[in-house]
Amino acid sequence: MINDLFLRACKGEPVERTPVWIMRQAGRYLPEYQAVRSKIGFLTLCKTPELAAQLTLQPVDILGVDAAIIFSDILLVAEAFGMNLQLDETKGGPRFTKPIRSSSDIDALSVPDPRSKLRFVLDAIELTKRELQGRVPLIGFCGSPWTLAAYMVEGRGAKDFRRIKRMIFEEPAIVHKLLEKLAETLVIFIESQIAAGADAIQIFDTCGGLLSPDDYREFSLDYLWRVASRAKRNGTPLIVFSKGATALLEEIANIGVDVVGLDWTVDIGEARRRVGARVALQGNLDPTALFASPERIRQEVRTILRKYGKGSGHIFNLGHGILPDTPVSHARALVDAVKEESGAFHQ
Ligand code: 1CP
Repeated sequence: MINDLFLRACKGEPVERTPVWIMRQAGRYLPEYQAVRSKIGFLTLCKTPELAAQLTLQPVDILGVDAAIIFSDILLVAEAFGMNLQLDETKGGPRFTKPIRSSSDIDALSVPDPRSKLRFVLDAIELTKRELQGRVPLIGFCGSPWTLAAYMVEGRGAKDFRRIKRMIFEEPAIVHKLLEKLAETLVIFIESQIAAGADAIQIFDTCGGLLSPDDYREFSLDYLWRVASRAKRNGTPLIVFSKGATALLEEIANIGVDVVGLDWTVDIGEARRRVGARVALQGNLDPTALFASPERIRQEVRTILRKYGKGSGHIFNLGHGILPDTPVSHARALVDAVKEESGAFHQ
């Protein structure tokens, strides 16, 4: 690996500067992505390894980030369970035409073998690894059991995901049944992404923050722990990003992951004091800050670097995905600022 800063930081090993990548770095804010996407549907892009590899490499070339993340989507796992996934071109987001609404809907799901049903993701990883030629590490990913379940029950993105929230109060056993099926599949999916060449894995628990602390422990954290403890990783770093769940940061840091992703609502210095050296931290600039001037972006970068303080164990990132209208020059300003300002914290 030519640039392994990201992997070393995941392990808390010394680095010359802080590595940086951006959640959703391959996507709609890039004109180069839009050019491909204007001709080809999103799901086709995900399922065509040559195209997925090409899109994965775009932000590496354009922004100079220290890690690539495979071009895919968390919802493809639900599709592999037999759900009908469609991208609503008018409203933008992906949705399921027949969401899960009952116990029998869950029984009807066919537990997939990701090695066949999600073969295109694994092929895309293999191809991307070859094309990267060790320039930077490649991150594989999946959604958390809870976040996938929330989308499968709601059918689409939502503000409050109240259908699955009602279900955890009315019929908790059904939700557990679904979460167990998902966790089992995700273990194999993670293992097969690593076998295909992924250098690290991130679990996106985007919906973690919907839950009260006790419900979070029962419906999200326990399944994250199961996946983290069961997936055989042979030292491949595991990152968990549970958005809106920093109230339980110490508990997240205890489930056996290497890195905990932070959203922008927490002071990263305080987060570091809370978890100590148990895990590395990833984050946590507010994605909206990328609409500020490049000078202001640099100040914000300095502030986060100073708050984290000296030493390894920090991977710079946004606190959630980059927003669609973000100017590319501002994303590049972020990456440049991290590269130029962070050396001082690693002497
Ligand atoms: O119309 C288009 O061009 C599709 C836009 C798009 C893209 C580029 C979607 C639809 N997904 C993606 C790629 C994607 N999704 C990646 C690629 C790698 C990267 O560059 O980071 C990743 C990691 C995801 C993960 C993902 N998909 C999450 C978890 C992370 C997060 O941002 O919260 C979630 C919740 C999804 C679902 C999804 N897929 C797409 C959209 C618009 C959404 C959100 C739907 C919603 O909540 O309304």
